[in-house]
Amino acid sequence: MNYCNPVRNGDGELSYWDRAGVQQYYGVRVLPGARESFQRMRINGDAMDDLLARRADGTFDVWLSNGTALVYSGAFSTGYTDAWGWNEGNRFLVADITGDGMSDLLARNAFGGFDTWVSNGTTFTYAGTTSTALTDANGWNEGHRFFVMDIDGAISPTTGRRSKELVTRDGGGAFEVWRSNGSVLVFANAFSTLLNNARGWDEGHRFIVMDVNGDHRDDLAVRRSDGDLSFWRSNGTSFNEDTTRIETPFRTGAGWKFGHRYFPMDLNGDGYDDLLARDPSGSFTVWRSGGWSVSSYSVFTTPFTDASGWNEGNRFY
Ligand SMILES: [Ca+2]
Ligand SMILES: [Ca+2]
Ligand SMILES: [Ca+2]
Ligand SMILES: [Ca+2]
Repeated sequence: MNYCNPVRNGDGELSYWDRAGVQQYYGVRVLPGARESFQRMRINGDAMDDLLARRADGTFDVWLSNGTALVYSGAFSTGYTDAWGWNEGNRFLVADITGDGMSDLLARNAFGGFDTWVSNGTTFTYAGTTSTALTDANGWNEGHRFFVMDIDGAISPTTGRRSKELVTRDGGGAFEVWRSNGSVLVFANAFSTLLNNARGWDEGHRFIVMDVNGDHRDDLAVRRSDGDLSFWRSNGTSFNEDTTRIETPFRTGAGWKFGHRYFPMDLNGDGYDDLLARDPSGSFTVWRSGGWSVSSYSVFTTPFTDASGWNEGNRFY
């Protein structure tokens, strides 16, 4: 690739020039570990999901569902413009910070500040900023860094609802839990794991958030490159790895690293999240949870084959 790199340093790392050359040749590069940015939102707290759309100039348009269509319902201005780098990377998260059933918006700037924008049902209002060390310079704009999940499963005494926390993973495998105080995020606790970047945990499908044992605390299903799954179970404040590993065909070399493959959902409604896995031929295998682990239970076929384009893009909801 050095034909496009005017400064050859020979250290084996791709330089900016290399990347620009690759991008020019093959199209836009895929950010390591980047997920689809679409996150579902309930702006006005009814049971119908709504849509928030950011324009390049930082204006957000609110589109509320009336049950049959999305209806434009107003706009609000922010400084989150494309020109200032808000169009790519780990910038926006959706979480109900206030715990009132209406989704709020978190915006992480390059310097680690999380702005909270609270939904009042029709528009969003800036509510404050939480300073963190989760900066772009420290690598937080790419990879598997942020998980909005209910780690404690606690019911709020004020709202009577369960709300999600922000769980973060740094390159060294240390996790932090950030909890809402009702208006902004506040650091709660930290714990370390071996799920670090050096061992490849920042890339491809690695983590699946699902409540495997039905205690309302979201657990992490962790996929190893050899296809083994292990559950890192939430105890309310941190994750403990189950010693049992589950053998699956989900090997990195067999096409299970990228694409629309994993669908955590409670298929049989027993409160334990199951894992549905879609293979390239469109077959779904149901890995049913028995509370402690998942095991292959049944298979059904669909027309959703990779060959027909079902492995990329905005396909499944
Ligand atoms: Ca809210
Ligand atoms: Ca919670
Ligand atoms: Ca759980
Ligand atoms: Ca189930």
